[in-house]
Amino acid sequence: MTDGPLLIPILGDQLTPDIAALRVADKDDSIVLMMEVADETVYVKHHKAKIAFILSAMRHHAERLRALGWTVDYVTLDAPDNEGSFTGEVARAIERHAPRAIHVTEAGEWRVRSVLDSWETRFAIPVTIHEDDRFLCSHAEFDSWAAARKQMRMEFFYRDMRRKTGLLLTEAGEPEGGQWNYDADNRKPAPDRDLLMPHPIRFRPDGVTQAVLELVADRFADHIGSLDHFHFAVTHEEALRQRRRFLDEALPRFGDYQDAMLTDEPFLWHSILSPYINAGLLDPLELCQEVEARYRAGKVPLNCAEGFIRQIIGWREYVRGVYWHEGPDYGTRNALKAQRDLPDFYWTGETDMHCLAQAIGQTIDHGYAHHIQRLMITGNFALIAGTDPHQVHVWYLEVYADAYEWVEMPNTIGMALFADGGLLGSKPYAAGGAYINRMSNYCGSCRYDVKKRVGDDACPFNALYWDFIARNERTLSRNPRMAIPYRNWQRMKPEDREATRAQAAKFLDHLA
Ligand code: FAD
Ligand code: DLZ
Ligand code: SF4
Repeated sequence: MTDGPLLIPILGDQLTPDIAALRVADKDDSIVLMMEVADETVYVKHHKAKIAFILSAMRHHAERLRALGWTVDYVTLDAPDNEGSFTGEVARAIERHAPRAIHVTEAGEWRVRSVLDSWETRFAIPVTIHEDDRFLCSHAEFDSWAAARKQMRMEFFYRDMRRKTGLLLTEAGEPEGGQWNYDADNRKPAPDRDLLMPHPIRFRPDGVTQAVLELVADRFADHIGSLDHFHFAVTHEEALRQRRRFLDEALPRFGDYQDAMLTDEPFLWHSILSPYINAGLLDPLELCQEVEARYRAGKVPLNCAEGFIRQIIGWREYVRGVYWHEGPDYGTRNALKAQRDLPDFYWTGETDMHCLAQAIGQTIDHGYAHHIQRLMITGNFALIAGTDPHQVHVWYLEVYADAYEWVEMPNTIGMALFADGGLLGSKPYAAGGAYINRMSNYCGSCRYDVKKRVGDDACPFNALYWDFIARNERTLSRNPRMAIPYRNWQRMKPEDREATRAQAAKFLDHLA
């Protein structure tokens, strides 16, 4: 063993100054290594704005660490000898610094975990992989929670996380307001015009971000997405400003309009904080505690505070638990044996279906769509059209600025596509046009008629929905939560069923 420094690699989603690997280290005896590497930018073809956000946030984080007294060795993507991989760059750093050991925080994806696991043998120096304790629930805790029950339902996991954090509990340990979950209050359609509708801050790119935008435009021209609307915060301070904007202006109505969708309004009352939370620029628990404080101060209704906190300590922690619990093959599941290719319009937004054109168009422009657009527009269409889950997973991983496998994969494979056969959700989130019409104003501007099931101008979601029900009868009809759709399908006149399936087949042929 040499008496060199510790080498501490920090990955692109570890932009937290007190991340586990840094907490064990001494600033005077450590080299922090940050690496922009080709492998990470092209293992899927990420949206241009996603790459720009991560690289700019990494460069700013390096400055933050330096200001805190760390020595940071930063390798840019266009550095002449860049090896293009984490392992290649760690090898070069070992030559430069002759470290006595490596300390690193665990990776957020199976793919990168196996890379980190290979280092000790490969480099013949001690490698310590620290647990990422920025999450509330450790892998061991999730595994023992899952082992103790037949079904891993989010709602029960969430209640345990409420008890663990004490968030929104009374002094007696009961849920605030008497209920754990106020989701039933959170399904209001939004008013078409609301002059008080909040908008996220559009951060002006500084010199560092400008340089990254030029690099990305040049090097990733064939990746999806536009850089023209680049608006992301790239520092902790900027992320805090967006956090404040959300808390002050959007949170008080977040719950009410959580599921709503409006033409040309990509953001509504959502927080637009997921890229910052997932990259490490914001602390999720601190954010939830601030949301609770606003509720207790009477500034925010309970349904909004609870709805928001549930997304973070419930869904976010739960999907991470499922990802690691289920193992690397979770992404290959295809319980409904769906084989269709993802339609080309997912890459262009060019379709007459206005809801899809809107959700995909804003994704191309901003690298953002809110949850109901991801679940009930692009996800629902992919589900009812019978699209290959792996292709859909890759699309979601590429196009959203907040996408890392641990969070994207269970949401896509489990929640949106039911490809895990009901591990994550008790029934498929399949819906026809009526749901979209209820929750949005999209249908009013569409060339299709949302009320029709057959005919040239019939809304494609309607026939596809029933076709999905019919196609998957053997797998789904015994699910008690699917009893009503199957009863309604059976009640339909045989000639109507036939016409509906013929309409779906014609549409799908045309799509292919
Ligand atoms: P808000 O609506 O303001 O919600 C607040 C926060 O709650 C989010 O910032 C996020 O941290 C968390 N959250 C909400 N829902 C979920 C959820 N289902 N799973 C995990 N966290 C959640 N989220 C990602 O962060 N990365 C992804 O790659 C991702 N892929 C998705 C794919 C599909 C098919 C679906 C249906 C959902 C996906 N989500 C993903 C969850 C959710 O859509 C986004 O977290 C949310 O839209 C981010 O926007 P926001 O910050 O404005 O969220
Ligand atoms: C997503 C991403 C991209 C596009 N580029 C980099 C990079 O150049 N360097 C880096 O350290 N991280 C990057 N990331 C984020 C990583 O993919 C992420 O940290 C791993 O998936 C670990 O889970
Ligand atoms: Fe979408 Fe159908 Fe409504 Fe058009 S009519 S916006 S395709 S749901």
